[in-house]
Amino acid sequence: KLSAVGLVASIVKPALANEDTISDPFFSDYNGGAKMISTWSHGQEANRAGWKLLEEGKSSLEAVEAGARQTESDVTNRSVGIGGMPDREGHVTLDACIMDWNSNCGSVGCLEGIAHPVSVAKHIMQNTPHVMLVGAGAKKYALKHQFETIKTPLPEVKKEWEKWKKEQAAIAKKPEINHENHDTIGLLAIDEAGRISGACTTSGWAYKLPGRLGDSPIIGSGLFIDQEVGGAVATGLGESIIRIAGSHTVVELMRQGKSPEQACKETVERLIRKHKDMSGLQCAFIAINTKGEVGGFSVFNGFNYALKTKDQDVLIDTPFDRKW
Ligand code: SD4
Repeated sequence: KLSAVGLVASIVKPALANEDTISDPFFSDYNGGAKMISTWSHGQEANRAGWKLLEEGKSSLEAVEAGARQTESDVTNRSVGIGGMPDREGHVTLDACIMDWNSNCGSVGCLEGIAHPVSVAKHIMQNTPHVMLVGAGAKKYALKHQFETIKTPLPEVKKEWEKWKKEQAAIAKKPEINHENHDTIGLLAIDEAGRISGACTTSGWAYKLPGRLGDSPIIGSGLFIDQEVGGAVATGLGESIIRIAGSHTVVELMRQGKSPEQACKETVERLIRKHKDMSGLQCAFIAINTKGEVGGFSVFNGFNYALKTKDQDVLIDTPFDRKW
């Protein structure tokens, strides 16, 4: 007998939530070939990790997960995974989400000590009736399912944090977000069958208040996929991206017939309209549609994304609204 909550849970559980359903027949006339795009220059390494799976005929979901895991393992990346910067109290708390062509989605927020938040997000998506687990509950879930643990912050990151603490930075100090120190990764892939998936993973704003979540784990803000239209991911100051439900906005503009680049541009323009002070406020979006067309746009110059196809492995500088 189901309790009221159990009944609701059984209703909201997506119909296609198991690993085996990834090979379910999917009908589309897409013939543009597999493609993967990821934010920032380290997106190239991530794309290559995802591409291996796309080449083997695996789904876009497997590809974006593999790409995100690659960056999560990169000890030199200060905004993602094991190398991430801590909050004000020295805890590295990680956020990630993932979404597929069936609108299945999973997310974790404020997860500490787990190597691959993106895979925990995928596990939640495929094995629970929920979308999002945060904090202690997310950690408990990851440990129960034997996800690999890590010790953070790395010693060199801890040293930087101790130095910062001594300097007593003001609580509202704005982060400087540019290509040198901002490395969150958002990934989008379309596979041979035309199925679109996306993922996003980050340690968020360095020295944030404990418990802070940015856009990256929030479906509709950091990432959104709708197989009727396409998908988008965001990078930059999460508080600003949440304010306009950024990635959802990009997808809805593509639904109205805008190209991926035009949709990203209009979303950036909306974000700018909602902020009086844009000094140092970098945000960027990248998007893909069901035809496999891609594009991006950023507030400031200096943002780029990596594109991988059968014949291409390139970094693309996006158009932008203004210069630093
Ligand atoms: C956040 N959007 O937590 C993330 C950070 C980011 O490039 O994207 N950095 O606000």
